[in-house]
Amino acid sequence: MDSATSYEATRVPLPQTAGRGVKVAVAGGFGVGKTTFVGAVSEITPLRTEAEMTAASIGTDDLSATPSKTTTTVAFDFGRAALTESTVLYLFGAPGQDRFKFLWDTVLNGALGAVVLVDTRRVKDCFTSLDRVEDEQLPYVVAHNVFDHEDQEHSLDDIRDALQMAPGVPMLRCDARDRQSVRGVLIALVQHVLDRAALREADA
Ligand SMILES: Nc1nc2c(ncn2[C@@H]2O[C@H](COP(=O)(O)OP(=O)(O)O)[C@@H](O)[C@H]2O)c(=O)[nH]1
Ligand SMILES: [Mg+2]
Repeated sequence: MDSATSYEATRVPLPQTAGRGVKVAVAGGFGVGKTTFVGAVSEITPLRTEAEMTAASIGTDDLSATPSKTTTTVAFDFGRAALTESTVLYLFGAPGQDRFKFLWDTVLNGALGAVVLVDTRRVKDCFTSLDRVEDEQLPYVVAHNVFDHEDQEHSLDDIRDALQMAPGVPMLRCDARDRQSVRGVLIALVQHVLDRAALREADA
């Protein structure tokens, strides 16, 4: 019997079906819009691990900027967005609460780069995410989620200063609810990753 037809199925190598998959982490403080960001751009129903917030969050989680927030991510968000015909981004949204920090390894391991979201009403909430991403030496972009507030007080340069961002790290504004806006951030990240790789090659 012809060996190619003797089994019920023949394996189709992954690249022929899924193209290239690239992992991207979405980080930032509690309530900054990470779950919203992943959901806005994902082409599959995002996997979410939201749990109702309980009394344990009182005094720990600052809800003043997002009073309607009633749930929080207890593991991570997962979504998928095609970048080109052959390249797919797998988005891993981090949990925001400090007590779920141990899940960060899962979110960051093997990621090509990260998006760090910042809310200018509580800039310091993203410091830990930035520290962690820089510690991993991951290329990243910072996206200011505007939350309907035209922030007249702070220019992107002010935010850059507050975050002590290295020159060359892209910083842009976004609306985490808007697919095109989120895609813009992801494209900026991929471009940044490619630019860094090109620089490294030029230095070598
Ligand atoms: N008005 C407005 N609300 C937003 C925006 N992004 C997120 N939210 C809301 O802010 C709350 C926190 O967002 P979420 O995505 O859960 O934040 P996470 O904790 O970082 O995952 C939710 O109630 C969202 O609906 C935004 O750009 N504008
Ligand atoms: Mg979340």
